[in-house]
Amino acid sequence: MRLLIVGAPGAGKGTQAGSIAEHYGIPAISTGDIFRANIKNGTELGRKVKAIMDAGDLVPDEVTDEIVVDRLGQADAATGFLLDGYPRNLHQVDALDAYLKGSGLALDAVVSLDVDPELLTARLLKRAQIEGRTDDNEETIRNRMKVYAEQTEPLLSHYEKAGLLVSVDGVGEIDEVRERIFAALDARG
Ligand code: B4P
Repeated sequence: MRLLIVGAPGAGKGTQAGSIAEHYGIPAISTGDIFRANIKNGTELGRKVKAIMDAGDLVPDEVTDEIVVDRLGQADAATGFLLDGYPRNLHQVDALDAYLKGSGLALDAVVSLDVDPELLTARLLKRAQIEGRTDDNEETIRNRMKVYAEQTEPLLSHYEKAGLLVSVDGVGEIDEVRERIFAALDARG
């Protein structure tokens, strides 16, 4: 199974990615997690991306694309993967398409988690109190939402045209949303 999960900041991508990946026996690959781990470990990549993430902007495509291609080439991703938070703009879509085509592979589905924008901000502000992520403050959240609307939302119509989009209502209990995702993917066969 080769899957993407797409959604606005706070829609529940990272929250659901682990269960989906476990269900299908594939690795969940989150570009956000990879960047945060690098910041935490003080690597050169971490130093490069920290200010960008703190502002809620996108890390440059050439950096992100290379990391993803490298990760997808690892043994555990050979039979499938779930990409969480990538691609995030149409350039990244092209980079992923080129990689898959070159490897003779194709995506099975793109899960879109749909949540009302006001709920999203409330979720992220709640997470700020629990986890203290430096990009979960009101100003950065506003920019992340803007970046999502301008750069990431156009991906939905791209994948809809490709017949890959599976839209799921992301409002409700976490378990409920997870079951909706499984039902929607199972319905595709
Ligand atoms: P991400 O790590 O992808 O951050 P995110 O969009 O906030 O999603 P996340 O997975 O953390 O949160 P979720 O919706 O699960 O990206 C962070 C930054 O990294 C970006 O701003 C960018 O700078 C950089 N980056 C990442 N990928 C990139 C790329 N491809 N290109 C360039 N730059 C990139 O959940 C949020 C909260 O909601 C959680 O607290 C959760 O508990 C809660 N929640 C989830 N589901 C819920 C539900 N059903 N009910 C109530 N609360 C719920």
